[in-house]
Amino acid sequence: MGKKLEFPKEFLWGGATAANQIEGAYDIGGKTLSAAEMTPYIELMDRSNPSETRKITKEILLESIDNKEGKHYPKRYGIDFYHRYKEDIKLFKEAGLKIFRMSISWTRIFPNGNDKTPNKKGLDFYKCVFEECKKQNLEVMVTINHFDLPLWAIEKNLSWTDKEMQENYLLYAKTVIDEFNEYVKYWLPFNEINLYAFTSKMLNDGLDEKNIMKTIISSYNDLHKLFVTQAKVIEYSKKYPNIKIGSMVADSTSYSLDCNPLNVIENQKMEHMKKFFYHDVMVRGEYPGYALRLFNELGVKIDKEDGDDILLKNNPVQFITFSYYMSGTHSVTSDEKTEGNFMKVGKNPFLKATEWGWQIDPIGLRYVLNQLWDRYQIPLFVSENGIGVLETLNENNTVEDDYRIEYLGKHFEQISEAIKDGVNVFGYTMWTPIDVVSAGTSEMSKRYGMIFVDYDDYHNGTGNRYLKKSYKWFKNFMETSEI
Ligand code: BGP
Repeated sequence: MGKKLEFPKEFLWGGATAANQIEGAYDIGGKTLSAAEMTPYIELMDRSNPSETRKITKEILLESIDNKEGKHYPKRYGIDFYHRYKEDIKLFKEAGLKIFRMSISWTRIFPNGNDKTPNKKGLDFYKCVFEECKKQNLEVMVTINHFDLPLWAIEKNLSWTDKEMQENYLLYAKTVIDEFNEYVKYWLPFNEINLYAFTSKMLNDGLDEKNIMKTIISSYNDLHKLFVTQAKVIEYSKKYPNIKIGSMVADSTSYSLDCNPLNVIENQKMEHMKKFFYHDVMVRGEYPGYALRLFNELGVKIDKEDGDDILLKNNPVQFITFSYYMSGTHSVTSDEKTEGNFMKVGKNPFLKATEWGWQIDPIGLRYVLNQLWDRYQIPLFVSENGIGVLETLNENNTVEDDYRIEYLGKHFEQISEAIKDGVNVFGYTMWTPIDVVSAGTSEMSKRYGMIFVDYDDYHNGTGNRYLKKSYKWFKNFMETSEI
């Protein structure tokens, strides 16, 4: 018998996905390409060091519009959820999931990004998906935009400081809220807003920490507009009292490498600017002092319009969500780095890492849940957490993924510890219940699912679904609370 964990009965266990990583059907039902679907798969020389071998530039993206044959674009095909959603939703339900986090594809609803009216076929598709979830009694959480900007924004070099961008996004966001508020209770306007400003600008120049600080600095004005745009979505959503709008931040839990006060203060500075800054603005509705100091020192001037401050203050998010995969360290005395979720982080000698160099740290999840609850006192939700591994089906058509069982079980245990600490965390969606195309490397080989999907990096395969060992383990956990 395994260890029994304590969770509230109503705790929302679930799975998370994103349209551009699962749907495929990029040119069906009136849809056009999004930026994500233009990102080619490039074979990695060294998986644990992808940013050295794979640099996606705006030029590569634009080239891909004309180059449909020569290169491969896995996000155009996803896992064909577009045609297989009924089968997938049924499998999620049978595993015991209570909530399904998915995103809507902007270019399925507004194919050109800036159309005046929505594409009916696109709306119909999501209606069918939500109907299916309803039938299976699955709660839904929707990310309105998960890294898939319309091609129009890239071609016109738009950023969030452009009114055209803000207004077309708002039209899209309001349209889907109007259409689907009866089906969807939880909404996240932007996925990982702290990565958003620079991913949306396509400033993908290696994305290591040095560049990230530089890029983030040049993007603070973009971010400001993202915050304001999100606040406008929240304001609009008040006409539907049954729905709730939350934030989504890529967590960057980090520790000081040691107790050298210089390293401790460095870690605090990084935690401020890489994590708390975003929550502070979205929850407290104002810019924190440490950010104003940094802006001042760097000569960054936020271009605020009249009314921006009031909008932010009056429209805080109603709950916080975050993705949590790993933790890192900060120090001014050491340079040792490992790969991370979109950025390199400091190595921690006490932690093991995945094949992609992401340091596994379940206790860090309890730590961040406590940090966020202590600071904000609004409900929390873990919207992504999981482990990517190279896997193949064995002769019994399954995968004996004991490492995933261990990874998930240890993270679940730390959530239950946080709940005992008094933290209000009301749900968890694993990344992901089913294998999907990777966001960062556009490959199929990096598998996160409890369900194996028979496609390779070049979209060869049947697309058939097979249950891994973790699927049965999770189902049992739902029934017994035992890990
Ligand atoms: C998060 C993204 C997801 C997801 C995950 C894993 O940052 O929100 O879309 O893919 O990271 O990253 P990857 O797919 O690169 O392994």
